[in-house]
Amino acid sequence: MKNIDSSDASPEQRNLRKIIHCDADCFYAAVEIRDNPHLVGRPVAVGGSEDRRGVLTTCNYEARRFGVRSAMSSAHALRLCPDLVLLPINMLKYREVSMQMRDIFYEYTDLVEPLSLDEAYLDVSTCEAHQGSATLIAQDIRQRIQQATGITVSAGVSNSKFLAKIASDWRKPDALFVIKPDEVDEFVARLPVKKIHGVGKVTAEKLERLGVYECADIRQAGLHNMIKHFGVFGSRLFDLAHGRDTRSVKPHRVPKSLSIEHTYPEDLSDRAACLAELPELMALLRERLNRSKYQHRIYKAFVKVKFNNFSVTTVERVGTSSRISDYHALLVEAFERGKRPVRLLGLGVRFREGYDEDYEQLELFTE
Ligand code: TTP
Ligand code: MG
Repeated sequence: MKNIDSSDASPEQRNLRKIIHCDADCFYAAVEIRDNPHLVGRPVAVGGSEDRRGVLTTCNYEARRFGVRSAMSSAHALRLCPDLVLLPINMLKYREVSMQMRDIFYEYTDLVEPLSLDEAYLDVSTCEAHQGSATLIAQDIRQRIQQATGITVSAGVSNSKFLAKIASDWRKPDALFVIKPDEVDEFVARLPVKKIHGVGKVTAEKLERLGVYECADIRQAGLHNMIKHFGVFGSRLFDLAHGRDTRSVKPHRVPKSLSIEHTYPEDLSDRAACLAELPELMALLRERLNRSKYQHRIYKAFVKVKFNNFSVTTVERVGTSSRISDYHALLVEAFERGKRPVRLLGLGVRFREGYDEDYEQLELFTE
C-alpha cells in the first residue's frame, strides 16, 4: 500500500482524489441493540435517565420517527415516544467498537482522519485494493465493519472531504452514496445551502433573505457579494458552491511512546553511578512530557539500559505516573540483569494506543 500526503497535491490532483467519509448509524444505540437483540425494531435511545434530568446522546431511526433527537432531554423524548426504551451510556463498549472500526480503516490506508468515535475520513487515492475503486473499497469497509462489529456504517465517496461527508449522510442509514467527479458540478448546484457544514440556522436565514437557497444561488450571487455579506466565510461558501474543497485528510494516530536517552562519554561503572543520573534524566523526560498532549494517556513507565557489551535491556511496568520512585525501581531491576558498566540510559512512558481524544465525541451527557 502506498500513500501520498495529499497536502502536497496540486489542485488538479486534488480533483482526482478519492475520499471516503464513514459514519456509523445511530452509533451508541446500534451497539446497545446489537447486545440486546430483543430491542430490534423498537424505538431505543441512549442517555441519562428521566428522573435525573438526563439527556439523550442518540436514538435509533425508529425513535427518530417520533421526533426524538440527540441532545433532547429524556423527559421530552419520553413524552414524544412513550414506548421509548432508554438505556444508560456505556462508553467502554462504544470505544471498543470504534477501535475495531479504525483497525479496518487502517487496513486500506494510513490516511485516516478520525472526527469522532464513529466518524472518519479516509483518503484512498493511492489504495490498490479493488483496483483502486473507492466505491468498492467503501462497500467493502461497510461490509467488514458490519461483520466484525454487528453495526452498520454509512459511507460517502467523492473527490473532497466536503462532498464525501455530505454523501455519507445523503441516504443514511446503512447506505453508500457516491458523487463521481463528473457529477460534482450538478450535484452541488442543487445542494441546499443548509447542508453545508458551518451553515447554521442564522446563516441559512441570512442567505434566504438574499434569495440564496441552493449552491447554484451562491454561484449566481458571485464572490464579491458573498464576501460583502459573510466575509471570509463567504469566500469559502463560494468555493464550496463550486465543489472546491482542497482540505487534505490529516492522518492522526497517538504515538506509542515518548522517551529520552543519553549515551555517556564514559561508562557508568556501577548501580550507584546509574542511579545518580536519574534526577537529570527525569527532568529531561518531564520537560518532554510537558510539551506532549498525551500525558493523560500514559499507562506504563520504562527504563532502557545498554551495557558496555552493547546488550540492551528494557524493564517496564504498568503505572500512570512518571514518578522518580518508579524509575528508581525499574533502573535497579534493569541494571541487575547485566551487572556491568553502562553506556546508555533511557527513560520513557508508553501511551495507550488508539485515536486522539481531540477528536473524541464530547461526553457531555455522561452522568
Ligand atoms: P453522530 O454520528 O452524530 O450520530 P449517530 O451515529 O447516533 O446517528 P447518525 O446515524 O445520524 O450518524 O454521533 C455519534 C455518537 O456520538 C452518537 O451515537 C452518540 C454520540 N453523541 C453524543 O453523545 N451527543 C450528541 O449530541 C451527538 C450528536 C452524538
Ligand atoms: Mg453516526
